[in-house]
Formats: sequence, C-alpha cells, structure tokens
Amino acid sequence: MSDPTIKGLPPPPVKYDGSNFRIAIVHARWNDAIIKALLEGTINKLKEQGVKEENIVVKSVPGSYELPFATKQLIEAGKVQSANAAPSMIASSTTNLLSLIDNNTSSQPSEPKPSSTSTGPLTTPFDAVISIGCLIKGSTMHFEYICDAVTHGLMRIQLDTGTPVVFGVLTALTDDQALERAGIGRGEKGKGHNHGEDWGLAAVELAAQNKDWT
Ligand code: DLZ
Repeated sequence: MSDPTIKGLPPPPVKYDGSNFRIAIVHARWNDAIIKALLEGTINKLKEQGVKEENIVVKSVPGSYELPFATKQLIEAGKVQSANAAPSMIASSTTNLLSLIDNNTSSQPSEPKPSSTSTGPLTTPFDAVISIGCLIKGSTMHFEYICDAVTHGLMRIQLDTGTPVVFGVLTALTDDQALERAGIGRGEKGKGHNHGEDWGLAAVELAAQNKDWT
C-alpha cells in the first residue's frame, strides 16, 4: 500500500496546453537511480501536457549544489540570444559552462535520452526550467547547508529572471524516503509516488500563467 503521507499534485483547474512551450531540465547526477526515475516521470508528464520532444532540453551537473548556477546560465543563454544582444560576459561564460554540461551529459551512457530531448539549442528562451536533484541526509551538516543554499538559490533565480523555476529537489532523511518519492520505493510502504510527474505538470502550468501575467 502506498504511504498516505506522500502527496502528489492534484490536476490543475484547467488543462494547460504545453505545445508551444520550451522547457529546460537541469539535473544533478548524485543518487543516480532516483534521478533517472524522477527525470523519466518529469519528461513523461511534460509530453502528456503537449510539450514537444524537440522543445525539451535536458542538461546535467554533478550535484545539487551546482543546480542554481546551471539554472541561471540556461535561462540567461536563451534570453541573451533572443534579445539579439552583443556577446556579453554572461553569454561567453554561459557558452563555456554549457559546453561543459553538454560534454558531461553525453559521457553518461546510462542517462535516459528520450530521442531529441538532450540536444536542443540553448539559445532560445525557456518558458520554464525544472531543476532536479536528490539530497539525502548523512551524518554531518553537509545536507543542511546544501539544502538551504540550493533552495534559496533557485528561488532567487526565478524572482530575478522572471522565468519560472520548478523546485525539483528531494530533501530526504533516508534512502527509502527518496526512493518512495521517486516512485521506486522498496519497503513495506510500496513504490510511493514519482514527484517528477508533479514537476512536469507544474512547469506547464507556471509557463502558461506566466504568459498570461506578462
Ligand atoms: C558532496 C555531496 C554529498 C555528500 N551528497 C550529495 C547528495 O546527497 N545529493 C547531491 O545532489 N549532491 C551531493 N553532493 C555533491 C554536491 O551537491 C556538490 O556537487 C559538490 O559539493 C561539489 O560542489
């Protein structure tokens, strides 16, 4: 039986159409099996909402601590190009970072690569970014510091850039908590619920609302 304390996102009040949206996903690689399941759930839900494969760009970074920087660079890369601005400090540093991310994504043979989702151009604005990571508490204060830094970093980025950022970071006290929240639980509580699905839904809803509001 699934754990009743693991809650998912109820359906939105209206069905949003994601067919014109461009969504970036940037994910950490720490806790690989959990990340893969979350990524799969996220992509499946995006597609279910009509987002086209070629409009889903997937990038990876080593750990969750890197998520805010990569998220910001992805957002800025799209905006710089769309404004047709002269190359700036941001643009050049973005290019460097993103080519690194590209390389390390392609060196991950086991990473899920839903056909064209990992290779789209970075130089078109994203309607939303989903930042995915999995932090699991150890015996030191490391977990608390990274959770705090990443949470505040991602919030600041969406407020500063005006691009919605979906907080796709599990902050689990145990391996089992993380597995259950990725829908691959192994304990008596069953498989749990894949929160990646909620993040895919949230990204399309936020992208649609942001278009209405701006
Ligand atoms: C170092 C570290 C540790 C101990 N645990 C995790 C974790 O549970 N989840 C995660 O995403 N990343 C972890 N990291 C890596 C840091 O996020 C980061 O990549 C490194 O400190 C390098 O900046």
